[in-house]
Amino acid sequence: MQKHYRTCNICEALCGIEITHEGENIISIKGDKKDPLSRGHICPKAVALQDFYFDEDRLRSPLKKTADGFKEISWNEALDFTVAKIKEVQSKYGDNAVATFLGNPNAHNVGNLLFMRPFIKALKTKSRFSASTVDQMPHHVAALHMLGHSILNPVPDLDRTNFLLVMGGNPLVSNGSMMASPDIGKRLRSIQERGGKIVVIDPRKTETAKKADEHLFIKPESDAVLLLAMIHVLIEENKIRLNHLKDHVTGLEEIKKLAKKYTPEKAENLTGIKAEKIRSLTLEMVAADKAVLYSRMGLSTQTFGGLCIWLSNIFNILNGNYDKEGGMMFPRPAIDPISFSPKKGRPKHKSIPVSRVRKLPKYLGETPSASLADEIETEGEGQIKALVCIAGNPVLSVPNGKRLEKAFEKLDFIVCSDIYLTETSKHADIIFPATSGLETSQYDITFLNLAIRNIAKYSPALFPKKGNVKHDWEILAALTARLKGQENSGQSPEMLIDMALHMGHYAKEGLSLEKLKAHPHGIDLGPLTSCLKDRLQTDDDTVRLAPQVFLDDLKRLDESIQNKTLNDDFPFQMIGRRLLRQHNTWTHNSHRLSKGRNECTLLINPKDAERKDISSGEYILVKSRVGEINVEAEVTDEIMEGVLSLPQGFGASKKSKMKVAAAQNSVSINDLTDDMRVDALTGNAALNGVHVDISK
Ligand SMILES: Nc1nc2c(c(=O)[nH]1)N[C@H]1C(S)=C(S)[C@@H](COP(=O)(O)OP(=O)(O)OC[C@H]3O[C@@H](n4cnc5c(=O)[nH]c(N)nc54)[C@H](O)[C@@H]3O)O[C@H]1N2
Ligand SMILES: Nc1nc2c(c(=O)[nH]1)N[C@H]1C(S)=C(S)[C@@H](COP(=O)(O)OP(=O)(O)OC[C@H]3O[C@@H](n4cnc5c(=O)[nH]c(N)nc54)[C@H](O)[C@@H]3O)O[C@H]1N2
Ligand code: SF4
Ligand SMILES: [Mo]
Repeated sequence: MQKHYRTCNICEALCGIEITHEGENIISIKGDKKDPLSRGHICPKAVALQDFYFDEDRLRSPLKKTADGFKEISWNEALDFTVAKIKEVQSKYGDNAVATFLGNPNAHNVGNLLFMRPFIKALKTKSRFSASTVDQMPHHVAALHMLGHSILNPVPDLDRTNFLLVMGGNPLVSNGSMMASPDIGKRLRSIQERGGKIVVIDPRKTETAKKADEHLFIKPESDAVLLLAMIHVLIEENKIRLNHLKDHVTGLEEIKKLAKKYTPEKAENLTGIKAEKIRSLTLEMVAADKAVLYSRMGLSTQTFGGLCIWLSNIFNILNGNYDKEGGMMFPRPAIDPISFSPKKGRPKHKSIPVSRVRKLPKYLGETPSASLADEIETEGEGQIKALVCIAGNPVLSVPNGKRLEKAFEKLDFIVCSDIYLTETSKHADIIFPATSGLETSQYDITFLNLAIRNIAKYSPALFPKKGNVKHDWEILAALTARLKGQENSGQSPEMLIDMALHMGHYAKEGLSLEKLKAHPHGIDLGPLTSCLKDRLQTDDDTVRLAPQVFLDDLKRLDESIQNKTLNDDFPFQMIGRRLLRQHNTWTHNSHRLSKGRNECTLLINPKDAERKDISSGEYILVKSRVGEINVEAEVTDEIMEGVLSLPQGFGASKKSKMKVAAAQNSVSINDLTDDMRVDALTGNAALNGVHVDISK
């Protein structure tokens, strides 16, 4: 019997796990008590890692679409054919006619991260799409304009704060996002045990809200107004504290001026939160000294995502809780993604480039995924004619997925790298079967830059590749070499990890791959420290509170406040939710995770249900501008009146090779979400607050 230690790479929490096995026979998967970040915690998904390794529905050979369905082919044939098709499309229509879509698992896979950049460079396309624009782009936009670098994002110092305000996040289920904070349940309890307080602001009484000291319902998409009112209170009550950042902040006068008109009284009607409450909550956070506002998905995937994240930062800065113990802090990771790009002087763009069809902003070089269908359907120079989709399932993950699926028919060529035949990959001409989880080695470059404690950890692969599959990085390297007409570079992720560690913040202390291999539980590099002055990337070394892009966007907010009229056709607003035992669109095939009652239900407030004569268990029709679905109703006072909640990630049909235990009840939320609803400032999809109606 042997023990293997690694980091679970399914979600952002980075839990350390201990796998006891005899060869390929897994005896147990448990939390690794010696992991310095997760301290023994895991969730049910880690145990399912074995299901994904052994799953008979996994793709095990390269596939080519033929008139008689998919046919197994050799790797050389699949790679050669793909590169020939890409070159054919590019020579006919130009380099940008080939688009890429990168899905969420790329961020959790070190090989993909390290080998993606040379691949995209060799592909020479500016048509780049990813899950970022249906997720966290507003965080990057705020970081770029305020701090000078898109990926310089702060995280809440959970282990030392005395007041946590959560807006639009449900970390007890999601295990935290844009903050690697495993063992979140215990961490939240500790805040309460040391006399601190947790408040959740959410249109649904979430699992996190139930454990909090206080929950406030908020009308969807009204958070920007609430945040402005809270900033208004800080200013009105003369409570601004900049502390050590005093000489490193510009734009305060503009903020003082603009916040004047957003009184708590004005916010009351718009948000559904009493003016008095807005004042007392703000002052409680002032009094708490170590207090932090944490904003996530519910705020970044709505019509005012950019404003929400900007204002959240401003609140933390003005309340003296930025780059300070117990507030928002900046990790100092051993491999620092910021050091890979040139220092200082950003943002250098005078204006942000915009997309071809809808003129949406292209931050980080990415065209918003809500506009992928437009870019395929709209003729003219730069029209997309081929798609390279790596670890992504946009048919189920981008708004109006049905329209995108239809648009695929117009493409000359689609290639996917995936572990399953999915609602997206089933449309591909070529599918590369990739490795995942236990077959891969791991050093988490993305999320150790967002961890609430500085640590470093490397995990080797546990098992050999199963079947005729390749690592994504091998596929990317092979494609890159073919595109360039060169020999394969021969580099491995391990070589690159070691190089990056030698260039990193802890190289002087001797941190190397060899050292990490000798410490299989990971190495603790200590709690977060005040380091913003060193990490700041603006050319004048200041935090910019009032970048013009945000000031301009306030006009859009004001207009929406003035024009708030009832939408008679679609009187409800729909929001999404995550489930503890599922991860986005791809974990449903694990019986362990999918057994039990149907969780793909639409939550409805009892008053709305009565009005519509709907009861729990009934299947009802939900309609939006773009589509309709039938779904089981669940009547509960845990959802605000006028709001409905449907889980994201479902919708795989039996036609895909996945058996999908939950398939018969499975509907895709993105058959209802509207691709025309985006945050105009950042281009991020507005997945929450979608206008819908329901009927029996
Ligand atoms: N309405 C609504 N829509 C949403 C959301 C929401 O809350 N509401 N959430 C959004 C968010 S936050 C995200 S991140 C996106 C996610 O959107 P996507 O990234 O498109 O979807 P995922 O389900 O994460 O997985 C993508 C694919 O990767 C495959 N895969 C898994 N592991 C690997 C691997 O190691 N290699 C390869 N090659 N493939 C692999 C899976 O089988 C799956 O098909 O969805 C977004 N869409
Ligand atoms: N179990 C599980 N864990 C996951 C995932 C998963 O699919 N399953 N996905 C992973 C991924 S890719 C991500 S990005 C993270 C996301 O992690 P979180 O950001 O925690 O995501 P959600 O659980 O979707 O929480 C969003 C919350 O916003 C609320 N909300 C919706 N609209 C509004 C609004 O207008 N205002 C306010 N204030 N709140 C609103 C919703 O009710 C919901 O509670 O989770 C990750 N972890
Ligand atoms: S919380 Fe995330 S990282 Fe931890 S075990 Fe679950 S899926 Fe894996
Ligand atoms: Mo995400």
